[in-house]
Amino acid sequence: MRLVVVSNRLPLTLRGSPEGWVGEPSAGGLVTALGPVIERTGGLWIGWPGEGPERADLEHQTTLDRWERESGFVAVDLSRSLATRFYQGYPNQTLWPLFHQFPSLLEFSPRSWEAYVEANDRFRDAVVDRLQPGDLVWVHDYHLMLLPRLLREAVPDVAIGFFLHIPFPASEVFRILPHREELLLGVLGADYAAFQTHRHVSHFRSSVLRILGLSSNMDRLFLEGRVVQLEARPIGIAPESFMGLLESDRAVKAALQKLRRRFEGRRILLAVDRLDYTKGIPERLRAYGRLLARAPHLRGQSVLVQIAVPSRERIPRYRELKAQVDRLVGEINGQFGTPEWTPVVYIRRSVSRADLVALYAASDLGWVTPLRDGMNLVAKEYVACQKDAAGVLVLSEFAGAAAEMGEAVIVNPYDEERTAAAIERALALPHERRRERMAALHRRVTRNNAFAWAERFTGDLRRAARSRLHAGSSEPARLPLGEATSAFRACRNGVLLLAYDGTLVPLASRPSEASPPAELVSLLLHLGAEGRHRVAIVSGRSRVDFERWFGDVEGLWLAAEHGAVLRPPAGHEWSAIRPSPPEDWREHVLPVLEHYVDRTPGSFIEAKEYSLVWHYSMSDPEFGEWLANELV
Ligand code: ADQ
Repeated sequence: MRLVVVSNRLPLTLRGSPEGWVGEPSAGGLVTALGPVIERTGGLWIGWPGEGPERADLEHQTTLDRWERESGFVAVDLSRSLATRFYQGYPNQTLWPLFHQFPSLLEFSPRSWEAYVEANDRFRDAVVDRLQPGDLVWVHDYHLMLLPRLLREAVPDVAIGFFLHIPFPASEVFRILPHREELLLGVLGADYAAFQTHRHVSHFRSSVLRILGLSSNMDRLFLEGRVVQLEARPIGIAPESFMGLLESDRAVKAALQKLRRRFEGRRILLAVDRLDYTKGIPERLRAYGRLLARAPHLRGQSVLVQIAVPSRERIPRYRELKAQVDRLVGEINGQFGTPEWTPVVYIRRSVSRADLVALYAASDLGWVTPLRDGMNLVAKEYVACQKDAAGVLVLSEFAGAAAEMGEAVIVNPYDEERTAAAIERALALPHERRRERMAALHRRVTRNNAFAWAERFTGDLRRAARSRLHAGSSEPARLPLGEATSAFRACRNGVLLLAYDGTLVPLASRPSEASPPAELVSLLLHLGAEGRHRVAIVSGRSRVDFERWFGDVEGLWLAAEHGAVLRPPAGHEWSAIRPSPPEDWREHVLPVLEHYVDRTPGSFIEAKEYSLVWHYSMSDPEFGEWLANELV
């Protein structure tokens, strides 16, 4: 089966230069993890190739054609204006802050939503154009949350998987989002949707329940007669592409030697991030200031190397962050620095893979403390480069990686004083303890690597799609309207059994609110008077409700309380299907139900002749369902 990866960016970005159009590796975690997988398995990668030329440009087009032919990289055609409105709009100014639990940074405009929809449509077109029977389509991340549904509508049988790289927020946060329903339904177009951690899966399920009213099991839900499988599949890195360099690359060896010489006798604390407000860079700098204040022995004996690649620079919040970090670095260096010692070495650009590997290997402590992160690959890269070494990984409890990397020193980055204390203790740990912890982490990172991750994902997706094809629909198929009406017209002596709630009237939260509209009553009157068919309404409703609504309608059978009492058309006399049961059960059951009403705000009891009903559809859905199970 061929794998078709779809992500916002292609692994290469095409840039104009004096020498013409050149492809440069794209930055970011996704490419680091998936690049080697596609290289190994073949297949297509569909995405945006970077900003194109202002006017039609033959060389640009020829390069893209060659990419598709030779590497399977397929460029999605977004106009310059759409690309800008899309990328800087809804994904990065609305979804990114909200999913990382920064609702106050959320910006929304209807225009940016339109661009989001339009871009997702363009991605759909590019995929549909290239699809072959049997392809597995793997859609990535928050830029393309509408795409699974768009593809399902265009090609109903195709196998579609979706992976969210960033966190899925708590439902109370998610529900803030304009167009929240469309996003959830978009993702649920997939056969298989996976997230970085179990917590993200459970947040997703809870949003689906609260916003779409769909309940789910731990690992699946049913929608429109299909199953959607849900899973936590933490992403890994390709460790060899780091360890391999460390073992044999000349440039890495030279860089390592230089670093050791330059920082001799000092503990190196390393931080590597995109310059993003979710990564906790100011909090880290302030915590380092506190560390130097509380541990004078570390002054002159430690250095924080902070590497930050600028990103999304056209968004004002990112420019503000850059200025804030510049200022904080200046403050700490000004306060603690000496002519021989600079406490913070700040590098604000991308560094080469060789330099990065050397830094990872040379550092005594990897300081990975995002305020919120889907996974965080830097944590794993640091560990990969610490084979047989004794560095300490300090990890934020708000990074997805914390769910897997229990041997790290886990901190709350918002608590700067305690973070500083934890780092002081970590640096003082005996060498053997640090080595043991690092060895355990190293085993984990090399085992759950990018290949294992991709293999599990595609295996799960294949199974999910196969079970959809074989199981068929679990819901009865909809009656084709034309066929049903002509069969009804042709029928002489039929029986029409009609349900009430959810069939003749829409479902309502309170039973008393679902009274029939006048048109419905006159339609039933008409059917009854015609006398061609027997017409019955069969429902859990009480005979009191039926009397009130349909008491005067001639020619109808009424079956109330699920058939416990029945009124034939002639005579309007109700009769019970059985002699009435002993009544003593009521006094035992009612107090039990009342106890549940007291415990469940929004729930209430409906008392009928033959039954008592506890209604909880207006209460908190998860809590209501849990208590309903308990009650049963
Ligand atoms: P990102 O937010 O981009 O990824 P991360 O997982 O840390 O975050 O990946 C960053 C990548 O960029 C790493 O591979 C790192 O080596 C590289 N990098 C960072 N700074 C660099 C520098 N100065 N020079 C060179 N390279 C640098 C998103 C989610 C994450 C999730 C990934 C993958 O936000 O939570 O882990 O996708 O799913």
